[in-house]
Amino acid sequence: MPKITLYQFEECPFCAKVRLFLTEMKLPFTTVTVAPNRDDPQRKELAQKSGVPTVPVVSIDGKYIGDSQKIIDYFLKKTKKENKK
Ligand SMILES: N[C@@H](CCC(=O)N[C@@H](CS)C(=O)NCC(=O)O)C(=O)O
Repeated sequence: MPKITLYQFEECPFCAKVRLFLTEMKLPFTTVTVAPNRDDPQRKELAQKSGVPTVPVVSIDGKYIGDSQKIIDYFLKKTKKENKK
């Protein structure tokens, strides 16, 4: 099982969408609530690694994906591939 971390704000509809999706998919994940300030060093690092300045960002075994729909699409594609095996 990959290690999934969701970087988020508590009050963010896009983050809520990803939390709901991962929960529905029964994919275990941990959350890290980040600072609202884009100048925060952790936010800067997340933006650099994911290529997007916003949250949600997900890390999966060290790979970073930003944008809620891209995150969902990634897992849907991965699940489809695994079901084909
Ligand atoms: N299209 C993006 C939108 C994400 C977005 O707008 N996130 C807001 C929080 S709800 C954000 O990160 N705002 C803080 C900022 O822009 O610094 C997605 O679907 O993930």
